[in-house]
Amino acid sequence: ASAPEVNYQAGTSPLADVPMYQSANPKAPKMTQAEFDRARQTYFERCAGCHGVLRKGATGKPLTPDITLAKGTDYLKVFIAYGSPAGMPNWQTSGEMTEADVDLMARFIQQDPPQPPEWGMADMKKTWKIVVEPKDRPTRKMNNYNIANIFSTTLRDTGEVALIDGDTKQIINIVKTGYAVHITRTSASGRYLFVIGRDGRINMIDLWMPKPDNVAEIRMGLEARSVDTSKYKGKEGDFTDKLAIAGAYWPPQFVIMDGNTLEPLKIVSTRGVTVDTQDYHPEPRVASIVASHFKPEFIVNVKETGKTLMVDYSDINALKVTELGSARYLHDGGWDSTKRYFMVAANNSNKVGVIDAKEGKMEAIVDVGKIPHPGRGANFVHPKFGPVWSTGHLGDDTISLIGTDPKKHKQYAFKEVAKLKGPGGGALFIKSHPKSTHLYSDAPLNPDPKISQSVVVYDIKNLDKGYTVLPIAEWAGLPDDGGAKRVVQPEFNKAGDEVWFSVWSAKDKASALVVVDDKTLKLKAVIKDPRIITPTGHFNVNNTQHDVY
Ligand code: DHE
Repeated sequence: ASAPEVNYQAGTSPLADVPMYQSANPKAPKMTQAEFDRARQTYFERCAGCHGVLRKGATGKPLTPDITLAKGTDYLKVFIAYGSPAGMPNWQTSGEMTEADVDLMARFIQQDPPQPPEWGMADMKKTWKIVVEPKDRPTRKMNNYNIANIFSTTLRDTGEVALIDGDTKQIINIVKTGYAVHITRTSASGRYLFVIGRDGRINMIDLWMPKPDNVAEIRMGLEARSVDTSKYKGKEGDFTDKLAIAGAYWPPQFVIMDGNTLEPLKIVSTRGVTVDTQDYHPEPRVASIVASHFKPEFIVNVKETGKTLMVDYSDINALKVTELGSARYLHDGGWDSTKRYFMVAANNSNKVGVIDAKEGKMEAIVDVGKIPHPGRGANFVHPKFGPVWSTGHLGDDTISLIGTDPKKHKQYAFKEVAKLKGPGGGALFIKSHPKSTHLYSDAPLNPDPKISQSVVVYDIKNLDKGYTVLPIAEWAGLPDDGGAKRVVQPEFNKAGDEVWFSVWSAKDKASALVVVDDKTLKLKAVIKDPRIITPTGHFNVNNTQHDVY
């Protein structure tokens, strides 16, 4: 089996189905059109995540024809079939590709990379739809839901999100969205939800409607992962619910939109030069985006160039972008408890960048474990080190704690102050809550089902005691249908006394949500419904709106 971090990146890309121009390289081995088409499909499904769309390399090596032609078909076939200790999966010996597939891919990567189309303003406008005009929307909340405690749960493979009432655990609505929604964020007021599919489709959901549903949508790119909204209110203006922003993997760009209608206003390309070697990179993908509370700014993290862009949105016709050099392969991250420092994982550099949103500078770059993957991370007060932010890792079994209080705990600030030991690698998300004394960590990509189907909990007051295992998938009481039942993403309710988990199986297998009582660590509820298909991320409205984690 391949390492967890490889499986994580070898997911399908919507670009597999996009028409593209393919030139034949006269020096490369011959291929028929049918072979090109099949190879291209496989490349975007299995390879592009690591090697990039244009094969310039990211976490995987570059595979441009100048390199691959020199290696030749036989050499490439061995590499693809057997993999490498550096992380290349063994596609043939693992049974995931046949010998014919491997031969096809070895010939394909010697051709010029096909270039997917751009996606500019005209394309966006064509897909932009206001479902309910702002003037026709409710002027007050038209339902009895406690909207601050609604959860938005991604139903990955059906292209939907489930809106679930956190108080009653009943499904409020299943909303049609883009494919495999990656994240949900709220407007500053908490009234609207913004979700973005892997295919770049954004849906804006109005929680004031009698039955909350879509009010606007747009496709902002061909492949994407991140969306957020303007949060600043202060002397430079009130931007509550004014603007939205989304970042694309392809084309490499971000777009600023009207926060009430999703009308696209400004597109900014992220193509440019890398932070370290200062070489041009043609496809720097946009990873995490957050909105600053200190300034009218979006913080946009660009993966391949390793740059954090501080985008001042106070006048988008005179857009000011401050470029901070962090480290390559920026991915996910979250705020420290004061929301002044944004902690962003540079995953394949094994570092966490600390961005001071108040001063607009890189505060520190902290060495952590192998392939940090925080989600948004977890904040808590450590008995010795004071306020810390924490991240788990895909590539090792540790949790890194980073001090975040330069005022009262200066000697620990922005250093890795401790490592907790977890059950194994393959961790994706970690979570705590100001009202909780627990720290939860999942490990959905661990190859051992015992680990991937449970979570571990640490007692913050007694971290030396080690962890307690909660068998979440077992508690779900699902049929023994061979489903993977990966337990993914702890998320607290508004009160901070319950933790929700997804039990994620394939589309044709049973899945569920499990709710745990945070005080007793006992099972509180299981949410099962035939409509809960492939649940992955879930986002509590209050905690997402106020960045509580
Ligand atoms: Fe994610 C966050 C990208 C695989 C579920 N994921 C993010 C973010 C990025 C990202 C850039 C940060 C967004 C932000 O905060 O603005 N994710 C990618 C990938 O490129 C990758 C490795 C491969 C891919 O093909 O997508 C990938 N992610 C996954 C999964 O396999 C997961 C488990 C299920 C899925 O949908 O495919 C998954 N990613 C999530 C979730 C978050 C996320 C639930 C939000 C975490 C949070 O707490 O904010």
